[in-house]
Amino acid sequence: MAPRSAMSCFGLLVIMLAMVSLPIDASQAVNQELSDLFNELWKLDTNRMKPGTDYTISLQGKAGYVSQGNNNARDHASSPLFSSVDENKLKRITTYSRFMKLLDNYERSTGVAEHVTADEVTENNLFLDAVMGTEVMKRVHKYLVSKGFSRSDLRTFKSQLYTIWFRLYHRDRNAGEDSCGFEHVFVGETKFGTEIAGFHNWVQFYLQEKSRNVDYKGYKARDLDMPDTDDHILNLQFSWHGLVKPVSSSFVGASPEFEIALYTTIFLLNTHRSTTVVVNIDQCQLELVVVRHGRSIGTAYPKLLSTAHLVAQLQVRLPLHPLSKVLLSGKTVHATGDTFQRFALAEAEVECVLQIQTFYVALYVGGDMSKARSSWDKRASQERVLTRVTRHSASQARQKEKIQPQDFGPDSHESQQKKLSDSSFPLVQDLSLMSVSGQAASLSWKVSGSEGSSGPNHGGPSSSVTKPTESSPGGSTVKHSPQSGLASVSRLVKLGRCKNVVVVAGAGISTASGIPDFRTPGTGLYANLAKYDIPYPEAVFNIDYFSNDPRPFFSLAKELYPGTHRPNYIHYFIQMLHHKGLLLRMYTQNIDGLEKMCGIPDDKLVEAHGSFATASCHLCYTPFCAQEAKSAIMSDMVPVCTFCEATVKPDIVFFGEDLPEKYFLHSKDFPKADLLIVMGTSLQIEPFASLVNTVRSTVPRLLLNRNAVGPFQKVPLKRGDYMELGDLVDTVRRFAEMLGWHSEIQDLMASRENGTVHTSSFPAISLPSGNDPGRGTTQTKTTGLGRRGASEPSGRLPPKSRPGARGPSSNSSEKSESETDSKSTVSAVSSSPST
Ligand code: CNA
Repeated sequence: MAPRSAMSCFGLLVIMLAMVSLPIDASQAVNQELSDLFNELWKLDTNRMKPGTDYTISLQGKAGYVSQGNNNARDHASSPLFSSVDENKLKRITTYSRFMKLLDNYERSTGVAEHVTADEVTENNLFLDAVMGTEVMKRVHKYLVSKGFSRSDLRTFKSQLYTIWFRLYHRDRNAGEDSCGFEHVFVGETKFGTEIAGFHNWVQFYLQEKSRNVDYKGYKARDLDMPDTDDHILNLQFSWHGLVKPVSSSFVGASPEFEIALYTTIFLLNTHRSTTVVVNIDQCQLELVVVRHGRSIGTAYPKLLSTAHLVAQLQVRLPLHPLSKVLLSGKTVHATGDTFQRFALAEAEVECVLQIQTFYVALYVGGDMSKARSSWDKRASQERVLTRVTRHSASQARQKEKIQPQDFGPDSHESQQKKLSDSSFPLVQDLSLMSVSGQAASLSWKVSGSEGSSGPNHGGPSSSVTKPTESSPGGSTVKHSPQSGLASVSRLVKLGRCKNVVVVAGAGISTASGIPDFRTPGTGLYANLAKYDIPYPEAVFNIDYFSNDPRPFFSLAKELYPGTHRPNYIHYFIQMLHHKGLLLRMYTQNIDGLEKMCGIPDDKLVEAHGSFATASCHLCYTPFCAQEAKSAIMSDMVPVCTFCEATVKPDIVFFGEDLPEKYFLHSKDFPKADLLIVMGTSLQIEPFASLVNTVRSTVPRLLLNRNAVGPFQKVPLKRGDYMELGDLVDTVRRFAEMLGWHSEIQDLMASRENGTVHTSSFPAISLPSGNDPGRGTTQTKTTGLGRRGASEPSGRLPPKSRPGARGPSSNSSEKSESETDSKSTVSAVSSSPST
């Protein structure tokens, strides 16, 4: 791999000065064994194309920053990247010619099921045969056999390769099998019609550029890091069918067998979902990233860290003592007496040099001195799987998340909140302390009774309200002058100012359907998990805990599986927002499927914590038939993965697990929103808690909840923030009435529920919250996991009581539940404690 151009003395000086004050983010250790193997493969790769001879590239300008999903990239390259490629040579070499035949076998968009014809299967097999015939692949096979990761017979090895690269799987869970490792890595895909995923191959790049589907926008690099035309790894920005990939890294000139060999080796050696290996190949230090999708590759790509040439330049430019140079050369030194002393000094110098090098590598790949490599990891890869957003509690998140809140001013409540949450207090304590500091900051606040006694805010500019906070569930409430909530916002909606409404919802919107939320004291699901002897309530969603004992989660799952509960007025209100063409997107944390059931279409809905519609192995992610998983769980059995025999779980996102890819639509939606409605959530789970702070600062935010939560606890409320506290069904109905939508919602609800809707789901008369025996969980006495022994709550409609109503299996979420994976079979064992 070709070395990089010279770094200036000035650059070196800057680095050395910066070294004095900045911490160094030590890079991951180099994997020597794999470096040795991959260097062998590099030498064996006789099919690698030679830059300047077999192909020429024209790098042109450096591309600018483009955010993911923004498809308006400035073009810094008027000509194509590839000026010439010896196509005859490509066609003569079997691995390339067979590789190129595969490139038109796939549906570009995820969410569109792949149909693999018999001819295409033959093409896949011929390609693998060609790859396996190369010296590169033979060497890798030998290595994998020696390590016990493959068998010596070629048929087994080929079948392994086929599964890793060509087995189809679901990338978009709402569709059929729409992807495979080969398609993602070598061909490229588009997600939601808005962005490019994968696409890390230079031959595909060249061919697509030739067909004018790809438009090269420029290379990506730091100022000190200018690429050369003979580099074998490049970071590029380009558009493909009009969508922009802000940065994509690819080998250039490397043969398909070389790439297949590298990624297959890393895949088989590791069982983690995402593996990053640092290796030195030729003169370069690379990170190779491989992400697993069950038994197959989800994505794989290289990242250039540094070149030996650069490090060498750095050493040459430092005025080193001769002894230091001896040490740096790696020679073993035997020294005594004075010589030893001198070597000790030299050693200190060497240590300093090595630190400078480490820092330089960090600077080289990251550019942002204060963040060094970690910032590169986030920005340069542009692979969502890498920029992992996982579900976690707000207390963790406040220390880790970097989502910038809106500007509340230097003395804002948020800044106090941050200071407090940076301490080691548990979250609840933080919030109650916040209330205290809030009181200190605003004398109009005063403690005034319990949550139960607090009345809802009925709006109106001059009304005052007792405002319970989430942090004081048992009691402290405070009084303040609110901004007129429903009235103000409904005026904006009626004036046509809100055409891109984003709704963020949580468990509180489903309590009226008879599903307890998590945190409401006494009725919340967390309060009812004591019998499982779990260390803390959230452990029910802890993947390690589940791995050890799935029974608590399965008991909860039995309560929440779609089928028994029906959507309520609140769901239909959101559906009406869509009906009126105002809903940009609904982001729900709920896993009950009621949003889909009331007719909110898939493309308007982000089920950020997953759903029961699909299931997979919690360990190797092999898909499992959702219906069979449900049957097993409902009969107190544990569904078991047919591949690795670990426990299967519905695809509900647990703490620490990645959120579904669709969640990332937020980066486009929230900046575009012109009204944010937050309903029925305690905003205690990240990343949701921070998400509400990512709308533009001028955008109105309306909280509909029983308590003030998140940024709505600020005193006074930020300009543009509104809240209406009280029972949600009540509040939403009043909101609908102000908008003039109430009877339409009733009609919509009646037609969808086939005229058999439980009347208590309709908020017919405005009773003070707490007096309507049919309304919500405030009146639902719960035992066990929330509902056993309870009277029939509103919104919960047993199928038998609804003659003519569509049975659970006829709704859309149930349909997708019955999708089967032909490779999965149920193998259930009893989940009783004795097993
Ligand atoms: P949470 O922490 O339990 O908070 C719910 C919020 O809603 C609280 O602030 C309540 O005061 C409020 N609330 C409850 N009922 C009403 C009502 N009738 N009127 C007004 N306000 C009300 O739940 P979050 O959604 O904030 O937490 C996210 C968790 C909850 C997600 O991970 C979900 O998976 C999980 N969850 C989902 C469901 C479901 O799918 N229905 C049920 C329980 C928990």
